[in-house]
Amino acid sequence: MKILVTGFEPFGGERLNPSQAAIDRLPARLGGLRIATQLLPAAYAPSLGLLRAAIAREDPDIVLCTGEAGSRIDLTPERVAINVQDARIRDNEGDQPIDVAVVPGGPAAYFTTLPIKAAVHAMREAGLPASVSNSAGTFVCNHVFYGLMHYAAMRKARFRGGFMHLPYLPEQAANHPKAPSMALDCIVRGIEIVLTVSAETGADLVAAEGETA
Ligand code: PCA
Repeated sequence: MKILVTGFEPFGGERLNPSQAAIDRLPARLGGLRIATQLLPAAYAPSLGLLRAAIAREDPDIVLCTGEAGSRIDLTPERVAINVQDARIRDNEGDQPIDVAVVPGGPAAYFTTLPIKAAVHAMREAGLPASVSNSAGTFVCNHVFYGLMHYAAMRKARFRGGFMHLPYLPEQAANHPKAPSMALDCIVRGIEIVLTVSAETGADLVAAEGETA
């Protein structure tokens, strides 16, 4: 099985992004899985074109996009992507869309097609704090997640897709007193677990139903 994992460049004044650091550390092989990675700009306009090019290049069975969510206290696979861009800050190209659709006329939302409950369970079993998130926000991460799932739906693509938000790295949290963080080793291990579980397991029921609806 072939897997594509994406991460983002630093944004919002940070020098690091845990998702970039994590994809740099992922092995090329994990058991029977082959892992390809793609770094995405933290900007609305160029991000989806690069994601689609990476999917065309790699022809993956599974796509897991990852990104930073600085206030998160644990590893959070996302349940749903929504058709909204509503930016609290400017992206890395200076854009700040407010209440704009990702895809005008597109469905309001897409569910992940990865088994997020099983993935959370497996991460916890491995001693990693994790929980399902019901909002990927309305910034570039949600934009990429929605674009990924819309692309899959429009193309009737064979890959399954999802998104996981990651806490700050400790080096980042040191500049934000009291902010939570997670060591890179734990973040990388969490991503590996999500990939392994996703390769072994179908989507959760609601996501599977949502996909065919
Ligand atoms: N996190 C941002 C965009 C890039 C990233 O890593 C987000 O949550 O939208």
